[in-house]
Amino acid sequence: MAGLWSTISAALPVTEAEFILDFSETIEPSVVEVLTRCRRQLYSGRCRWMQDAQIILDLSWEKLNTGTWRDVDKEWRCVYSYGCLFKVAALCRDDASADTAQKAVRTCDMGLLMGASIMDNILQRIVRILQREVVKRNYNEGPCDGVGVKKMKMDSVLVPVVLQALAVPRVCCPSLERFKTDYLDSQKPVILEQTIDHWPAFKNHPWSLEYLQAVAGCRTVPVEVGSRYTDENWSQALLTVNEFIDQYIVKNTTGLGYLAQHQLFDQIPELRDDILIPDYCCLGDGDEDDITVNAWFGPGGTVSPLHHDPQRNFLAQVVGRKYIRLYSPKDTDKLYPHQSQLLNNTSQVEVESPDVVKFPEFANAPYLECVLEPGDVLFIPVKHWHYVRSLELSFSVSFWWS
Ligand SMILES: O=C(O)CCC(=O)C(=O)O
Repeated sequence: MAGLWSTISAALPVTEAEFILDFSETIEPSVVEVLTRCRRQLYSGRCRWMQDAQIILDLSWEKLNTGTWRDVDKEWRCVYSYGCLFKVAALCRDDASADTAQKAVRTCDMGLLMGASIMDNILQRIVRILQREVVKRNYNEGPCDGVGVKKMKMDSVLVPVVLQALAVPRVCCPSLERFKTDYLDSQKPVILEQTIDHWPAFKNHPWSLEYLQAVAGCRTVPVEVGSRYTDENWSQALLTVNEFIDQYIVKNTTGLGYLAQHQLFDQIPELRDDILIPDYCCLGDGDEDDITVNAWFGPGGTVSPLHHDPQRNFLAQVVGRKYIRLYSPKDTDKLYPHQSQLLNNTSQVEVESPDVVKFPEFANAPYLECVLEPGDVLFIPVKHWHYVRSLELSFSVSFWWS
């Protein structure tokens, strides 16, 4: 572990003077004092800073969890990241166990998820060093978490028959001009075929459970737990990718879990490098940086209830198939959106088993449907309602653009 500590400390500024802590009066002087003490201890080699790191983490955690996320001051998110950095340093300074390396990875991930980027994204650089160490150790000590992908439990699923008259049209690699006139400008959904076959996610390292475990197995990610986000028992949990695969995909005994989030590709750049922004996004007004890239990874049976989003969407299917229904915004009055402000982009109707007494108009709403296959990209125009059910183990990537 001495080797590990020297690699980690090489990522830190060389001297204490170069380790800048610069905060406005938003951060109380007593907190800045604890941060400064941690920094001094880090460079003087005295290893008592774990306690101070925990104080920083506890104080900033409280700020992060008070009020709405939007209103949390970015400086408090930076303080949280510094707390994570000091904790990682305290953990790795002289403890040689694999368990400690895994704890340090989790601490970095918490900083990446909840904190803000500090010191040229130092937590991202350190987590890569730690991840290599964890992978090396697991290789020497045998696979971690007991994840045996080959023992996967396969459930049979209901694959709907898509009537030709209701099928979303399919086109193979249309030109930018044709896509613009026929679909983008007229706000018509379409499936683009053969436009992502060149992605590394298909060619260089085809995405599979084994590949995900290799690049991200020990990383902590937020997971949605429960059948659908409109259910009362729906919640979120923080799990490693290995734990998620083991509990929700391989054993599949704990109900449904869905790794549905926009931070996955920032957290795991190896996965981000396997996908490319669709060329058609250049027809939008925004910059490439404004495109939100979401990951949707889960077992067969995950459901995203009928809802709409404020941006256009390219939903690209990489692994497995998904059944999708689309409704036009013109028919919103037949879709019974929830009344609450928070959920008014979501329909109350269970699309594949609607309550016809409670929601009589739903049956009169025209729709299009499809089974999205690996390699397909579905264009969902802005505000179009979409319902999604995975038919088997599935990994999709969506691009929200304007
Ligand atoms: O794939 C899913 O489950 C949902 C996708 C979705 O709602 C989206 O990309 O906006």
